[in-house]
Amino acid sequence: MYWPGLSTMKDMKPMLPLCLLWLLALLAPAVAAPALTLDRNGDGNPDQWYEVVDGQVLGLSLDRNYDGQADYAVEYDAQNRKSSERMDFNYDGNMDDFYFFEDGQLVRQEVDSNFDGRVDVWVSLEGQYIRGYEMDRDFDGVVEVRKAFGP
Ligand SMILES: [Ca+2]
Ligand SMILES: [Ca+2]
Ligand SMILES: [Ca+2]
Ligand SMILES: [Ca+2]
Repeated sequence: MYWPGLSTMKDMKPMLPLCLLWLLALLAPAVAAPALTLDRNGDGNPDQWYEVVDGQVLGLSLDRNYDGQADYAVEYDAQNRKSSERMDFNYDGNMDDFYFFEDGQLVRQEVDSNFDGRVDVWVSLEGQYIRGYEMDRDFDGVVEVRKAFGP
C-alpha cells in the first residue's frame, strides 16, 4: 500500500531529530495493518472491514444485516487463498459456522447448530468429499455420533 508520508520520511537525511524517529516508530503498526472500513448502505455505520497489509487483503468482515455486528469473516493466506471462513447464521452476534482451508482446499467444517456458542458438529472434508463427521446431538459437550467414510 502506498503511504505518501513514508516516502517523505525516507528521503530525509539521517540527521533526523530523535522525536521524529519516535513518531515513525509509533506510526509503524498503523501502517502495517490499516483498518479499512466501508459503509455500504450509507447509514453512517461501517459494515465492511478489510485487513490490508502491503496492498494485500488478509481478511474481510461483513455486517450483512446492518445491525452493527460482523456476521461473516474470511481470512486469506500468503498465496491469497482462503484459510478460514466464519458465519453468524442466526445473526445473534456469535459466529456459529466455521470453515477451515488448507492450501486453499476445504478440510474442516464446524457448526454450532443450536446456537449455544459451542460447536456440536465437526465435519472433516477433502474438497467436495466428506471424509467423516462427529456430532454432539444432545449438546452436552460429549460426541455421540461418529462416522467415517472409507478412502
Ligand atoms: Ca452501514
Ligand atoms: Ca450483523
Ligand atoms: Ca450466531
Ligand atoms: Ca451448540
